[in-house]
Formats: sequence, structure tokens, C-alpha cells
Amino acid sequence: MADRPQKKTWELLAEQLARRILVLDGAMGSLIQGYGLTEKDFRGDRFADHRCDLQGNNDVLCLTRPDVIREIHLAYLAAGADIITTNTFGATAISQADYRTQDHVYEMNLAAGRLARAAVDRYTAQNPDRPRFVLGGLGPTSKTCSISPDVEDPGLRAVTFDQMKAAYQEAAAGLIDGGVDILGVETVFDTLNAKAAILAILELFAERGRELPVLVSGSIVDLSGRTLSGQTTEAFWNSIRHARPFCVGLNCSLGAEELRPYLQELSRIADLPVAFYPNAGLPNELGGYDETPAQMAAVLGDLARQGLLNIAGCCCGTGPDFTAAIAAAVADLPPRPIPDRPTRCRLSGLEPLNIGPDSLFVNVGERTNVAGSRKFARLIREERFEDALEVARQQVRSGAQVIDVSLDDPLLDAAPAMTRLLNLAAADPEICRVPVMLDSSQWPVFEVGLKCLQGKGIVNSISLKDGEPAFKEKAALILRHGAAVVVMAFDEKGQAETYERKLEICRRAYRILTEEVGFPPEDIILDPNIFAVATGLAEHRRHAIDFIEACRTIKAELPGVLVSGGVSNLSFSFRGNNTVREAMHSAFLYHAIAAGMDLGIVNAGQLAVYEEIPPDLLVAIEDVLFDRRPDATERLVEL
Ligand code: THG
Repeated sequence: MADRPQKKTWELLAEQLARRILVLDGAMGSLIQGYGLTEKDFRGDRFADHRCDLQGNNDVLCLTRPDVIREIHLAYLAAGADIITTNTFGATAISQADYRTQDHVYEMNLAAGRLARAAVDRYTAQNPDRPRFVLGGLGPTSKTCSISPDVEDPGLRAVTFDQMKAAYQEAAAGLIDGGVDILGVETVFDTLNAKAAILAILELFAERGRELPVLVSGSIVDLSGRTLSGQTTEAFWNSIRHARPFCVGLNCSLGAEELRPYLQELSRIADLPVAFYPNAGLPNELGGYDETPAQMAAVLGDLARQGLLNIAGCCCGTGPDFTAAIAAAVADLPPRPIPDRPTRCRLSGLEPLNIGPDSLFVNVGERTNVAGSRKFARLIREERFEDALEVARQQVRSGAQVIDVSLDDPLLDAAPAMTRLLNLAAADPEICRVPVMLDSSQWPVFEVGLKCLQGKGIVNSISLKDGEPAFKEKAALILRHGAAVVVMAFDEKGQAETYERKLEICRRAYRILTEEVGFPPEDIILDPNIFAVATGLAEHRRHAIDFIEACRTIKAELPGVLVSGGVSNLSFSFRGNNTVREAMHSAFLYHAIAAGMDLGIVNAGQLAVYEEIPPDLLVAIEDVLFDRRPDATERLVEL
């Protein structure tokens, strides 16, 4: 068996994708059904004494009826498939538990990889100019990480992220050892499952020092264009980009025609090859599929003519006749050109939030913070999570585009409380639209928090205060979880108060993150510290102006990064006087945004309009912000 070196696979794949639309095979299950296999076939000698029925466990056939699986692979190759998929859709411990075969998952994947490898090598050897590829299929499993199995308790989960990740890791290891060319996280109906798979895969790659091309393909389950876990196409894409896949796709789900608008959307936003392999229409009343090869090929051919496809195939309810029709329909059509997309910080909840030079200032809701709201703190301490969610809902209604969640409190075990709150928030239609910013000074809180977010969130924050090794290690893990990161201007020597120190630390953090960790600049959010002004202390007088000037230099010097800050910190000395606080925040933001500040943690809905601040108050505030006169604080206090 030719074990092609990795570089070769990447290169071959890229070469082929640049040249033509590749054809991916079709259904496995529908064809297996055609063989009319019995319980005896499924068991084989290997599982003759297995304690429960195995009929219907298609994945076990890689071990007990490899001849059937081989024949199906060869039939698809003969029909013109360039890429064939291993028979491993349910070969994870989570799905195999239904048949009590969870202890045989590695073997199944290994065998499946070898079977497909042998079939593909046979075809490639016959025609080396037309290399074929093996896609190691990682199905969605039978459980979901972000949806409750119990309507009575929306915060409940039937499986943990760690269990999901372990299951994917075992399957992926078998596939890699079996010699697959590509790992495909397919039929993603819950993006948190996919994120567990991605983390598992990235860890495997790091351990083995060898990377395979990865495909991630989502599944849209309803006509409004959402995944089962509720994400839009773009939110899904934003959530899985950190896998740095070679290709992103849509598969299974509805039929080709129904999926057309979402494929068009994906084609528009994905700056990499796009795959499309839908079902043969929607299942009919008997669970069968009515679409014909000609019908499906007509839609795929049409999409290809519009320049929207790089890989075309089919899914449930199809067979080699579909593959042949699709191959013929796309044969002479050019592949979709890969669009350039502007670099942006691309976040998501159920919906996307893209932040960049052309976006307006982003409001991050501050109230879901036990240190920042007495009411929220009381509700969390009393474990009134449902009521605490109302605080989040109010922030979103008031215009928060992200919610900052902090449960750090000496009286609380923040990590389990975070899990509970985020799992409940994931089920709230108003809150879960927006990305989450995890706010903590305890690393374990981020670890549990990231495992609850199907969207792309933000970790707030890390810093250099414990030195470079710890900083880099945390950043690398955040990257693999697919989150953006806030970096506070804090180092081994302490918090940066002056303009010079803010810049010194921000420059250093940026260099380490981009050059040593490989963090995308657009996912780095620098926070040069907003501290209170008008405190009466002379050394605090430049706090506002130093932040604003630091913003300006950071944005001019460090390409791609975003700048953020906790705005309400500014006015701590006016606690209780909300009118003045709100006016101070607005005046400050007016100038900080002009200097390049991109997002801020604010009390959403409670910001005065700059133009409406009474002129005498505005002058007094700006005197303080810009340290324009020695008696500025006294004058503001008097007012
Ligand atoms: N940078 C980053 N993260 C941060 C901060 C920052 N997180 C926390 C904080 N600073 C930003 N969040 C808040 C939240 C609330 C208040 C201030 C900052 C606040 N709360 C009222 C008070 O204390 O007076 C509470 C009033 C009430 O109980 O309702 O001001 O700088 N990266």
C-alpha cells in the first residue's frame, strides 16, 4: 500500500482543486441496505457471541463484511468519484454505545481507512494523472453537546464536551492510522460537537507532528437555513474557521434545491474551496428519497455553472448512478474561484458578528458580571439562574452585541456556575444570538466556558503577568478552541498605567501571539486598561488620555488588532451619580472611538448621546478626560 507522504497529498489535492470540480461519492447506508444483510452478516465470526443485536450497525461491517464495503467503494470509483468516504459515519464510541460495540471503535476506523485506501490506490495506480482520495468520515454522533435532551431542563446535557472530544479523537486516530488522506467532520448539526472534533483533531496533529487536510461540512435542517443547534450558515462558518480546513461544505440535510440559497451564502463567504453533497431531496413519508440522479445533477450542474462549487457529491438516498450523473454534469465546468475576503474578527452566537475597520463600535454588555452588578451577583449566589438570564436578555435588548459573563466571586465556585449559566443561555433564543465574552481571572473558568460555546466567543482575558510560557500556552489552547482573546496590558512588572508601558506590553504581546503562537491578528483584542479618573490623586489624571493615545498608536502600529476596554471603570469615583457617569462614558467613547477603539464593555442602553450632554457638563468632563486644568476634578465634582 502506497503511504504517500503528507506533502504529496496536500499538493495533489490543491493541484486537482485548481483544475476542476472534484466529485465526492454518495450514500453508503442506502447501498448497504441493497445487500439485504442479515444479523449473521453483521456479526460475522468476530461478534458471533456479542450480547446484543448488531443488524443496522453499518460501521461494524468494515470488520465483518469488508467485501461489501470494498465493493461499494469500487462502485463509486467506477462511477467517477474522485473522493470516497470511509464507512465510519457512526464509528464513534458515542454512537456505537447503542450496540455495545464502543470498545471496537479504533479497529473499525482503522479497517475502514485501509479498505478505502486500498480501493483508491488501485484506481490511482491505473491512472496516476487522476489521483483519487480517501475522506475519513467523522459523523455527528448520536448526541448533541449544546442541546438539552430534556424539555424540562434546558441546561441539561446528555454528553460532555470532553466525552465528545475523546470519542472523536479515538475515531480520528483509527482513520489516520488506516491511511486516509483527508479527515472530514461531516453532517454537523451541532457546531459544539464539531468544535470538539476539531480540538481532538488539532491535538492529534500536534502530537503526531503531521497534519492532514480537514473538511468540515454542516447540515442545514430547516427551510429557514439553520443547523439543528440553530446557527445560520455564516455563524457556522465563523465557528469552525479555526480548524483551518482545506474545504468547507454543506451536506445531507434538505435536497439540493432547498439548500441552494445556503450553498450560495457559503460560497460567498468562504475563502477556501466549497463542497456540496446534499440528500436526494427531502425524505418522503416512508423515509425514502424521490429525487432522481438527473434532477440532482441538474441542480449541481447549474450551481457549478454559476461558479459556486469546488467539490460536488451526494448524500442519503443516492448511489453510483447519482455520482455518474453528477460527474458528467460538472465535468467540463471550471471550479469556483476562491474569493478574497477582508480580514475581520469573525465571531458568532447563533448569528455572525464581524468586527473590522468598517464596522461600528461594538457594545459588550457588562451587567452579567457578579463584580459589576449587585443584582446579578445576588441572583447567581442564590442560584436563580433563570432570573439571572433576564439580566443578559435585557443587555441584548438594549443593544449589547456581545455579552461579557463574569462569575468570579469569593463566595462562588465560578466554574460549575459558568457551565450552568452558559448551558441555560444557549437555550434562550434572545441571548444565544450573540457571541459570549468569558470574563474571568481564573483559567479553569475559561476551560469550562469554552466547552459550552458552539459559537466563536472571546476569552477575557490573558496577560503576560505570569510570564511568557504561561501566556503562550493559554493562547495556544484558546486558538484551538476557536475563540478570540482579550489581552490586558499587564506584565511581570504589573499593570500598565502610562502610555509608554501600555505600548511596551501591547507590542510585546502582539509579537508573541502573532509570531510565536500563530494567533491571527484579527482575533487579538488589546485592552490598554481604562482606569478611573477624577479620583483626587494626581497620578490618575492622565488615565483617560493615556488610554486614548495608546489606542491611536496601537491601531497605527499593530496591523489587524482590535482595541477594547471596560468603560465603566473610568467613572468609579462617581458611583451613585449615574447622570455624570453616563455623560463621562459617552464623552470618553466619543474620543476613544475616534482614536480607533473597536469595542467596549459597557452598560448597554445606558449611554448618553454625546451631542445631548449639557455643554457646561461636557466641558467639565472633557477638562478631566484630557487633563486640561489642575482643578478639573473639583469643578466636575461641584457640578
Ligand atoms: N477590561 C476587561 N474586562 C473587564 C474590565 C476591563 N471586565 C470587568 C470590568 N473591567 C468591566 N465591567 C464592569 C461592569 C460593571 C461596572 C464596571 C465595569 C460598574 N458597575 C456598577 C458599580 O460598580 O458602580 C454596579 C452597579 C450595580 O450594582 O448595579 O460600574 O477594564 N477586558
